[in-house]
Amino acid sequence: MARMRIVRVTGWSIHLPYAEGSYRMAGDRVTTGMDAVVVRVAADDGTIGLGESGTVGVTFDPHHNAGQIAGVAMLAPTVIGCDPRSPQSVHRRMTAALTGHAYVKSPIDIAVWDLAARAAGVPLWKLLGGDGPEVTPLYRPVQGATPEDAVAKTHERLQQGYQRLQVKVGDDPIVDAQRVLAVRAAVGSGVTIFADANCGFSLSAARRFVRELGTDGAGVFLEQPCPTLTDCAHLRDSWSGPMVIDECVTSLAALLEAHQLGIADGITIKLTRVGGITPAITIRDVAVQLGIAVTIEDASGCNLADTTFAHLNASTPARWRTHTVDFDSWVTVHHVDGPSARDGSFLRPQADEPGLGLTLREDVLGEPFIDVTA
Ligand code: 0XW
Ligand code: MG
Repeated sequence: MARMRIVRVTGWSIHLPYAEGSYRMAGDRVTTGMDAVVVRVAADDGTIGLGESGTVGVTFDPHHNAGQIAGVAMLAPTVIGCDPRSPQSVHRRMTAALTGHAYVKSPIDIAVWDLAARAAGVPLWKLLGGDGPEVTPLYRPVQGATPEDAVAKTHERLQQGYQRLQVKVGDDPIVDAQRVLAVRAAVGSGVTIFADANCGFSLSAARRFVRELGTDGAGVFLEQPCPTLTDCAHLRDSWSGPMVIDECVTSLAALLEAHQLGIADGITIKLTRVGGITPAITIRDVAVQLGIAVTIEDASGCNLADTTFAHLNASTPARWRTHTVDFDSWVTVHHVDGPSARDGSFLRPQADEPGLGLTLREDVLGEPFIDVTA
């Protein structure tokens, strides 16, 4: 088999303003856009791969856009000469060059997987072991200070075609519960609701929140109520409903701990947080073996990120596939050409196009911050 090697790595950083102006998480963490890093990896035969991953401000995960730029610039020369058809080997090379800093490895790792799939002539979902170009339901966050605001936003979300809602909580437990109950009353029992605190509740506030929801818990999935696995586990004495861990899923070890504590009914794997597709599929595959429902998404991006989620979720067995996001609808800047991953209320990967099947719009991306060649 002919040798193939990476001969060029190019990276761009781009700010993606929100179409709705702002995005708010518990604790008054307000952002007006997301920052994405886009990487293109080229092989000596001209095959390319693309990856996008980024940050949503500096108060969500412990990530910083400038740190991701510096890390990608540092790692880019280290992957020159690697065979891109073995993404795990390229990831090991990055880990040998830089301990930790998982989030800076993510866009390079995603680009290498895209390249490997293009080199194999198959869509990424197939390379990752999927049964077909299967769809993943979309959810969209619902914010609003009052129950009335939240209900108005809920109607807008349903109008926009979303059938699953992530109501933001994590501030005042009583008002938060009133908002969730108002949304539940507005949509009836047929719409899936996640109540996402984004780590915002102390243990005592989380206990008050779930008590206010009533005995049936308003039929919601509780997402990352408290900042630590220990506090989420203590909440089990007052919440027997489904719990989903997001921010704490930083590694396979964290998944195993959450499983052991009995709080991982579901997990959310964010590609930037864990370091890209290579670690994400290890965590995902173990979760599936343990019978844990999985969401694969990220903190930031546009259609390139969405398409990556579409392929990864499609390669997750349908029984354990939860839902995901379509960031391209959230933002006003779009830096790839190719079909939208969104298909109504779902994300759907392309059936036959090799890799992710997208091309970059360099006119939108502007000047790269790194461009290294062999
Ligand atoms: C809804 N999200 C995917 C957007 C932000 O990146 C955070 C995340 C969440 O689950 O809160
Ligand atoms: Mg979340």
